[in-house]
Amino acid sequence: MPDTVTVSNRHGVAILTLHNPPVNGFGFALRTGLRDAFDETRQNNGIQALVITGSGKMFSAGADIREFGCTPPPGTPDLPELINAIEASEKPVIAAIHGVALGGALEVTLGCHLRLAAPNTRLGLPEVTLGIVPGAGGTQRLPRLIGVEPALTMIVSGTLVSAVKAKAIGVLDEIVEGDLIDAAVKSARRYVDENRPIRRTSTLNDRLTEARNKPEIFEKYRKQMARRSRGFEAPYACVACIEAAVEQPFTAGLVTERETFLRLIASDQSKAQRYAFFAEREVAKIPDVPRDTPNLPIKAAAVIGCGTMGGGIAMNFANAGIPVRLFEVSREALEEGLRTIRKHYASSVSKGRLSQGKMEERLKLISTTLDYDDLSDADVLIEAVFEEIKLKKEVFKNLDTYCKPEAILASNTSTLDINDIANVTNRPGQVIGTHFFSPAHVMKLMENVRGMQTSEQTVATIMKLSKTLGKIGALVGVCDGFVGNRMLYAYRRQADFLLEEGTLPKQIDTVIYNFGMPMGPYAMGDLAGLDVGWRIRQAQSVNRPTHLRYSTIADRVCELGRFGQKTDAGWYRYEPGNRTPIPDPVIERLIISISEEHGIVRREINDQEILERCMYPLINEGAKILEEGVALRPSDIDVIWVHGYGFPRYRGGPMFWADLVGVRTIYEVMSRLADEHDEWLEPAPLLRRLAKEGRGFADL
Ligand code: ZOZ
Ligand code: ZOZ
Ligand code: NAD
Repeated sequence: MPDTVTVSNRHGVAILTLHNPPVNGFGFALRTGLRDAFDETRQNNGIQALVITGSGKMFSAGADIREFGCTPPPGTPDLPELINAIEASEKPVIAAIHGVALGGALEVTLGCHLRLAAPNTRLGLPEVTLGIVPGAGGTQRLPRLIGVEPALTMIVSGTLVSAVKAKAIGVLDEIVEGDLIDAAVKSARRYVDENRPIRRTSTLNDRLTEARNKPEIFEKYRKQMARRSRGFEAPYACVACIEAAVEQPFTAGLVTERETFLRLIASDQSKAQRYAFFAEREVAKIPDVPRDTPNLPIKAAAVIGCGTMGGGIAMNFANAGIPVRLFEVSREALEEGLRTIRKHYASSVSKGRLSQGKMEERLKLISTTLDYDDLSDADVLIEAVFEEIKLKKEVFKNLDTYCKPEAILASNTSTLDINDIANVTNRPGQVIGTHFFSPAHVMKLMENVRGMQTSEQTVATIMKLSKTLGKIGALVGVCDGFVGNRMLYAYRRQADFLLEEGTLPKQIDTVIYNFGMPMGPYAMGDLAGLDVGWRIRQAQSVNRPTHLRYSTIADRVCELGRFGQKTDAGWYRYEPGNRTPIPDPVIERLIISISEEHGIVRREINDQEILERCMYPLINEGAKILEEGVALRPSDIDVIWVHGYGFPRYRGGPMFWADLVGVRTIYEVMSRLADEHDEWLEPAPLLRRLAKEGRGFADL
């Protein structure tokens, strides 16, 4: 077994250093290494105290997530028993933390008797984001150390706290400005030399008494978290474990925590969330564009068109500290765009998510122009004008003329061919799609679209830019609608037919919301703007095959001048300044009249049919996309849906969910739907093959 823990001796203090690159994950080897080193030093009479520290960039990222759910399960020691042994030690054990201490690693430090950290350290229990509870005593020790409410906040949110915050709430005993190990050794010596009593976290009960026999504290917290935790099991399980810490003795609380951990680790939700964790890292890996591919530094940006998307895109640059210039066709359009940007920032300030000072700083980074000449200093330009190929080509010709030769020209197009756009420039290698999602300053995804000629350097630069902007970049190929919108189209198409056959937008939206999406297709259409899709359909109408069913409902809504939230009316109506969709009898009458025009006898449609007819065609389209190589992997599609459209993370994404439902089931339903409805629903060859072979998307 490699040497996962090295031991050195300074003045009778043993320094146990964890070595398990890249993140010192507490897998079997590291646990065994720590147990052996700990036993050896504990029994060594020349050692009076221990310091545990990490090598490399961090103390440790916690348990090795890849070991979860392994069969056979990795052997002992498990983390809880190791931590119990550390805490029980008669020799003081000091944690010297740098980088991060997360999950099981923070739990190890909670078992230590003193915690020192370097100034830039971050600490957290992110288990909840993996669909589990901290399983190595975290839910029992943290509330004893810092009190119930701060522990609820840290454990249920899973967010990391800075060293300063951690010191303020009592997780850390000291922040060390100088040499961390020196300071830890000195503290250890003081502990021993002054014969201080050992402080074991599990024995601290003072902070719990204030919450004892007060179930209302937990009830109130459950209510507060309801919106953000909708559909997730783990946050509620975290609350229950902390409640157990208050109501049960420590050892009984540990048993409750362990049972909860074991139940959740086997759940589909946790499997989905662990899968999502790795999918988010996998998506950054592009086989033919290695990590060390040189990329262009982005010091200044420009955004062309400051409508719904352009304004949000510009905010992303300002938020990342990159100056950005907005280009528009008129002074009025610029002013309107800036007004919206200010409104978004002001809303964050009013919610306490941003300070007034930061807002001013960010606004200062945004400048405006009506003149192409002013775009010559931008390293990257993102076009976000109307979705019309003729207009986009004209804009790109201008950009090619006025921008500096090395600048990257990107398009935020939702559906159009990046190759067509690239071909009007003299720098097709520097043209790429950067497809942001609405609201562009909120949604985490950038679907980066690689054209036939897009260079590796351009791809590398834009993937890095995605990270700089705090986004997740997913690289896809060119096709109509790329990955996200092509699948969205398949889903929306069926939803419109369901309207013709007997449902209303509210029923469909409710089914999809209850499935876990943040909004159903109609509320989402209103958010994005219905005119975008309308422009696309108008352009496509010449080539539309006449033998295929086509619903005119969406066009008819647009013909009424109803473009969604931006016009206070779309599929729903909106009170000015309020984003709550209100069902509108105008739309209901329109839908019913369209059914009549087509001679369709409206029928009751149940929720299961709605779910299947919306979601299965979406997955079917995903299968076609995979087969065509437009997406690199099924997990990239899942990342796109989780971060672009808010697909519930606890279902992993549509392709992961498809495996849970069973590819065979989806295949059979699609085959039936294709018979009942139209050839659009014909199962994709890949779906058929996987179903026949009894395999899933994860096997690809
Ligand atoms: O990687 C970032 C991070 O946040 N990691 C995850 C931290 C986390 O969630 N920790 C909690 C784990 S669960 C836990 O700890 C519960 C527990 O003990 C319960 C035990 C109970 C047992 C009961 C038994 C009955 C981090 C911030 C650390 C670093 O970010 P970077 O951006 O620098 O690097 P990444 O994210 O690209 O990561 C580098 C490579 O490391 C892999 N990795 C990261 N954390 C891991 C991990 N692999 C396994 N386990 C982890 N905890 C990551 O996938 C990536 O790998 P490659 O192959 O893509 O390079
Ligand atoms: O409800 C949340 C959500 O995620 N909804 C789904 C959004 C979605 O699906 N986006 C994708 C749209 S499709 C797309 O973008 C691709 C495309 O190319 C479309 C073109 C058509 C092509 C057709 C081809 C077939 C959402 C995040 C919106 C709101 O979350 P919450 O419910 O948790 O609400 P809040 O109130 O806490 O909001 C969080 C932050 O979001 C801001 N916000 C909400 N609605 C907004 C908005 N900002 C601008 N416009 C809106 N309509 C809100 O202000 C808050 O921001 P901060 O800064 O205060 O935190
Ligand atoms: P929008 O109508 O809200 O804004 C378009 C803006 O472009 C307008 O302000 C208009 O004045 C400006 N404009 C038009 N011609 C211009 C020109 N020649 N030079 C500079 N500015 C010009 O549209 P939007 O919803 O922001 O969509 C913009 C692009 O983003 C489209 O390609 C769309 O497909 C894409 N997109 C939209 C969404 C969405 O949800 N709305 C999501 C992703 C991508």
